[in-house]
Amino acid sequence: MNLQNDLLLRAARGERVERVPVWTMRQAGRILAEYRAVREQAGSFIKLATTPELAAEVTIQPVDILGVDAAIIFSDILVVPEGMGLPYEMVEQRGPVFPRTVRTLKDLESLRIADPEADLGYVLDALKIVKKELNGRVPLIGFAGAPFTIFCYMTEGKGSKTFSIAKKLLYTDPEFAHILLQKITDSTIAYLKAQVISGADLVQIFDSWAGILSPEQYRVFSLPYIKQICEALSEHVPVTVFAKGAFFARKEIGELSCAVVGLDWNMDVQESRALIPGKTLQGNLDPCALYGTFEQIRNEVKKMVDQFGTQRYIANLGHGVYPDTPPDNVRCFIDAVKEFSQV
Ligand code: 1CP
Repeated sequence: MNLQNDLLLRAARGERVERVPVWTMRQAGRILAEYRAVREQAGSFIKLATTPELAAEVTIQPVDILGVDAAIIFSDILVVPEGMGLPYEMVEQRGPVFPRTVRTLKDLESLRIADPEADLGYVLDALKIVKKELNGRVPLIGFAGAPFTIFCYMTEGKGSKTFSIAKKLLYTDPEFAHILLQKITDSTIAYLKAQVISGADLVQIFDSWAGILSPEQYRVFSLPYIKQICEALSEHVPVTVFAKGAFFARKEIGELSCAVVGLDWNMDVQESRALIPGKTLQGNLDPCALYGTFEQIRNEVKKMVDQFGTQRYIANLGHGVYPDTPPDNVRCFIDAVKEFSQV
């Protein structure tokens, strides 16, 4: 199907655009009253995420309400462990928890490589519905967590500031770590390929916990697995790698077969352009900038667009939009990008 607005895909491929495409990480959910209404109707996050019609509805909301140039499928990175046989629970006000974790070889053996159709069919069904309902208005982004970030949750069992249980395993049992990382990678490749078949026009890999690793550990425990995913997917769709906090690995990430590299707000734009030549960059406004006045937000956007330029650039925040951000401020951010980036 021909897209009416393909700015995101053209920017990702490095083709000429007449203005910069814009969307925000974590745009589906969190900030919109309309999202909270559907979530209430569903009863729980997991029910919402596993009911394709409802997941599709909240995926499209930000396109209608905020005017973003892409939809991102409403799901979570933790559906992959679930698909591998490690279910999670979503605890109100606290976040995800895994009642069982993976710490031993025996735990490892009980995990399967996720079968996308059998184990994650509800996400694929949601993608198909979104694709149909969007009717070519904007591209649809699929996503998954990077293997290292998923490893963190599967071994630690919950969120953490340090992920010290997960990181301990890298020191005490690297062999175990690599077996688990490879199982996650195999599951993720199959899952992302199925997302593409179901309608995803681009896929993003979230390495949300990249920044807790040393540069050397990042090269051993994260990059090689992201590399496999990029190589398996990039012949089908553009791939975006967003490794939060991995300023030290920008050059190596830029050498992967991804089309787009996501930046957080700690990463200097000019320095990043120099380290990652010839690739499209995405980011990188501090989500807290959206707590400012409209005037402040517009000034920050102007500075950001001036620094990145209008080509090979996808405007976004440097991480997910925070839940207490007023939707009007997010709209101000989006409108400002559209206004200041006309070629
Ligand atoms: O917000 C959206 O755009 C909807 C889709 C989406 C995405 C892209 C959700 C729904 N989760 C994610 C990705 C995700 N999930 C990441 C990577 C992006 C990032 O770094 O923000 C991570 C690390 C998670 C794990 C996760 N899921 C957390 C963080 C836990 C921690 O403290 O370490 C939390 C709180 C969740 C729950 C969750 N996921 C999504 C929603 C809407 C929620 C809130 C649950 C609810 O509504 O009760």
